[in-house]
Amino acid sequence: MMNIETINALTSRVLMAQDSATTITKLTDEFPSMTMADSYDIQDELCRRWVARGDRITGMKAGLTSRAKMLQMGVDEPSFGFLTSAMACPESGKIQIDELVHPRVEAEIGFVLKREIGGDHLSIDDVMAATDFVIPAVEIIDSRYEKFKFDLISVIADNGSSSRYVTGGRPMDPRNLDLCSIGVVIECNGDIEELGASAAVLDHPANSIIMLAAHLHSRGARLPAGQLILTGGITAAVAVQKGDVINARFQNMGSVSFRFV
Ligand code: 0L1
Ligand code: MG
Repeated sequence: MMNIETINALTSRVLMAQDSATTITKLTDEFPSMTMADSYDIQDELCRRWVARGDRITGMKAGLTSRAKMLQMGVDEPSFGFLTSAMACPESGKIQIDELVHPRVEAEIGFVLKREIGGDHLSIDDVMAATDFVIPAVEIIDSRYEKFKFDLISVIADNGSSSRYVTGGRPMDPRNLDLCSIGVVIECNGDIEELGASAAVLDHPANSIIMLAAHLHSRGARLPAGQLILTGGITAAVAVQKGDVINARFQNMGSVSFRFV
């Protein structure tokens, strides 16, 4: 287990890379015995620093929850991270690409809970009963590691590559949808780049929330009501460039679009 001085120093290193859109080498290159718990301690310290400078924690994300994403990134278990007010971008808006290193976009189902849930034995029914609404979302991920190459421990310390997110479409009551089989199409400049169905996320996106709640339980925390929870990319992530217009279409839920400038 890392001591508090090392956690603080590595938090500063990651935060600097995030803020300045620069890359750093994988933390595990220098600290090969670093653990997943150390990385989540770095995330907690990142949260303290964001809040201290005036950002709000707006939600959480589960990442690497589909086979396509696990294959793309060469890992075999999910990661979790935080979302903040500084990452939220408006639908139909512009995202400044020079604030990012090598961004990629992914289409995800977002959940907002009407009551807090927690524990390591939740069922899909428990999650659905506690859900206020689901909403189409696009997460913009941007690893601060060189060439987007990392291991799970390093990427968790970089808050699961979170950088921006956009919600759009129609907030829906999950009981009015078959959440296992929402078709999703990601278009870039009008061309289809990726397509898939929401079952790609652990068979049902509520399973991401069950895993996230179990992760939080192991750290003595619960999922709060009213925040956005991103359940993970349904397809592989799509690399983007300046000028690209993204439109993610979600079956029966509307679409999310925005532009990189
Ligand atoms: O949201 C995600 O699936 C990203 C998790 C971290 C791995 C990556 O940067 O692709
Ligand atoms: Mg994601």
